Amino acid sequence: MSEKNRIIGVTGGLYTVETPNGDVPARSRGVFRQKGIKPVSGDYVELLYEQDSQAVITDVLHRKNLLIRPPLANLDSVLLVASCKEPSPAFFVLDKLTAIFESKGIETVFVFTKTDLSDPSEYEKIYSAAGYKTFCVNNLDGSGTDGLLSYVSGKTTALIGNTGVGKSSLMNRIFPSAEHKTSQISKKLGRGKHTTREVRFYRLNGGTLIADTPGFSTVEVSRYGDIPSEQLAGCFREFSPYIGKCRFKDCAHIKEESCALRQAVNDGEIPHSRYESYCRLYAEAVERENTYE
Ligand SMILES: Nc1nc2c(ncn2[C@@H]2O[C@H](COP(=O)(O)OP(=O)(O)OP(=O)(O)O)[C@@H](O)[C@H]2O)c(=O)[nH]1
Ligand SMILES: [Mg+2]
Ligand SMILES: [Zn+2]
Repeated sequence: MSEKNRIIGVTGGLYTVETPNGDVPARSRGVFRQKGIKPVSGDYVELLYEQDSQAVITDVLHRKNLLIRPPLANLDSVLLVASCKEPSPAFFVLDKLTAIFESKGIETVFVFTKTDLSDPSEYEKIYSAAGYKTFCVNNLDGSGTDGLLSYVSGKTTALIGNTGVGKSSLMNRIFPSAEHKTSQISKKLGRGKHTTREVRFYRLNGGTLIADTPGFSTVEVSRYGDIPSEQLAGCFREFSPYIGKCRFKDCAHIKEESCALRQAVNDGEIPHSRYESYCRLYAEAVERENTYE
């Protein structure tokens, strides 16, 4: 088994698989469905060629990570996109997704768009202090995009974020050469002119793959994945200097006395928005765990 065939897109159950001999259309084996396996874009797969030049996916190789929504496998990094205004950043959504990517070992990079409409410094400060690389861009003139291209170079990356934040605009801005088939398809179907419907990788030089993905509304984010309560604090990077310094060894950092993390929040060392997201995710996790026990 080798990582030579990779799914780069899927439309209506038909996969496009990149192979050493070019792109091959492929269908997935029915038996996968019984086993609960669904090949997704980014998967490395084994193929069986049939007479009519179509191929069948016979196996999905081990995944280093998997996102259920958007369905993508083997990502090196996510460009988490949020606009400074119209819509304003939804902190809970950003913090939840960041924690999920953290738990899956996917590097998050923040991209704040629409800097022409509002000052990004407040948001930039929170996430760069937390230890994330951040970019602040204006997609109308391309300012702030320096460095993005070299960052994604050679990696498998996805643009993820709420609807209307400017993911496709950013894609067009930094990769004007990428063939944007999805927008042509959606125009033909008479759907919304801009809204992205499909998850698909675009190929750039040097093995670079980048996926534009459909945006989601803030309420939908509940379906993006769950982190067990005891792992949650470890998914907030800037909490790490305080973990293990609380009075109680099993401190959940919610109501406990002499909690080093809460002290850091009170001292202004950890932003309130990040801590509030942690508390909300913790409460959700505990409720879920109590329900399933
Ligand atoms: N002023 C301003 N408008 C922007 C900027 N980036 C994108 N827009 C506008 O925001 C709207 C949404 O942009 P899209 O790129 O379609 O957003 P998207 O994230 O791909 O949205 P979905 O595909 O629905 O998830 C469009 O009208 C863009 O022209 C920016 O930097 N500044
Ligand atoms: Mg889009
Ligand atoms: Zn604590």
